[in-house]
Amino acid sequence: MTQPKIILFEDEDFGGNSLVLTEATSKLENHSFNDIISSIKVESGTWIVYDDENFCGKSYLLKPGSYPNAQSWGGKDDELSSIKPAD
Ligand SMILES: [Ca+2]
Ligand SMILES: [Ca+2]
Repeated sequence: MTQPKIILFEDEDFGGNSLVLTEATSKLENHSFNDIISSIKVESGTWIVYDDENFCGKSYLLKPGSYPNAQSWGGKDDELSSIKPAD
């Protein structure tokens, strides 16, 4: 089984600082990535991203692919606070 992998970006269109994650992260703040994410690449696995910490608030299911801005996953800019693999 392929390890889930997601890349988070500070700016739209995959710009600015980036963070690679392969496991559930209940507080993106611990990586200095709270409320700044503007684009995402899902390399493998299906992920659920959340507007609030500890997997709370509005959530969005992301399949492998590129999400150049928050509208592309149906969320708000600079809002995500936790994420985890869907499995
Ligand atoms: Ca941002
Ligand atoms: Ca948030």
